[in-house]
Amino acid sequence: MASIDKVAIGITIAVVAIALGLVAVSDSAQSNPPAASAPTAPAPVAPVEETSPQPDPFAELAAEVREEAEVEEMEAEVEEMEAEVEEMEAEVEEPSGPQTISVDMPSGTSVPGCEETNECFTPASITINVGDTVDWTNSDTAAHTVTGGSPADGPSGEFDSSLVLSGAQYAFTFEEAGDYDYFCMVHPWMVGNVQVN
Ligand SMILES: [Cu+2]
Repeated sequence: MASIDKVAIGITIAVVAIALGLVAVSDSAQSNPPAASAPTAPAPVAPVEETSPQPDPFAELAAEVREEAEVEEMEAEVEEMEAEVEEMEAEVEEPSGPQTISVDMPSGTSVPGCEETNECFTPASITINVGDTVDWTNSDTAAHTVTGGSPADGPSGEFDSSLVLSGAQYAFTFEEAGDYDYFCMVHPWMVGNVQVN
């Protein structure tokens, strides 16, 4: 029994001694840092040429050209779209219903002369569509008529304003296609024509 205790004590002492020794070694290792971490003087670095992004002037130019081409393409597309929109607007504005066309009886037509330039009715010849209305305005000081027919053949009976006084108007809606001559019964040199499609 006593001998076992002695052995145990011996082992314990040995273990403690080894442990202390380890601690001592570890301490010394910490207090003496490894040479690797010792501060070293910076090694002289050879000046390195700045090779970083030195832009290729041609690449830049090419990119610019490409960009310009893209912008031009987009502008062309925009123009095309604008033209399409205009076309659509024109279609929308296209007379969908009957129109009214104005014809003037200019001042001075009560004396001959206007027939020389075919301006007794202005415009003297018009082309309209079935259902359209022609609105004649007397801008002269004298009274005139708008009478279907011709001075040679007389009134056709298709339309007749009777006397249109100065400043007054006469309107007629053409419901049938045809070629309508007309004249002024007071001043037979005054002639006009309405083509109805
Ligand atoms: Cu007249």
